Amino acid sequence: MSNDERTFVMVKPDGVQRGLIGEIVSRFEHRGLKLVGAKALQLDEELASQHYGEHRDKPFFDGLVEFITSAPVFAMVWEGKDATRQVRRMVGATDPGESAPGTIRGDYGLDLGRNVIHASDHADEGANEREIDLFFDESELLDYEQATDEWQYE
Ligand code: D4T
Repeated sequence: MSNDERTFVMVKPDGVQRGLIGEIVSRFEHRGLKLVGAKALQLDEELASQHYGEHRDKPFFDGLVEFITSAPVFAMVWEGKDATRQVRRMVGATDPGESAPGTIRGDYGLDLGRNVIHASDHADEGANEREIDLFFDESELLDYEQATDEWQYE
């Protein structure tokens, strides 16, 4: 397993408005993941519809797009061993009411429609790379060594 798997993470409008960006970034940093890209942006309807394309026919789709475009989000790319799966474990179940305490949604959310954060689904092969491509240009992503790398990995 490589130590440089990349995954896409986005603090949703509710997380940004509630001042949770720093808290969420800290959790991934403390876990030992490496931040290789980050930006604040406000999604337009086209990008939101592309991002949530798999849900186009669901009854909650319009509300989801309206919510995700309603205020700024904070998009990031994190890198590390088994990053996609490990980040999803830290994020917790889709419905914060069912997310285990200790997970981000389980600690900061209560409502399915306000679940604070998005992260690429490890069960959806290639979702991480598709989502990184959708939100970031190659030139916005970094490739660098961290002094702590040898203390993070055997
Ligand atoms: P995202 O994609 O936002 O990280 O969430 P998940 O990957 O954990 O879950 P998902 O794709 O199934 O759902 C996308 C998004 O839609 C909202 N949602 C979901 C909703 O408002 N009502 C619903 O019934 C469901 C299933 C929450 C997350």
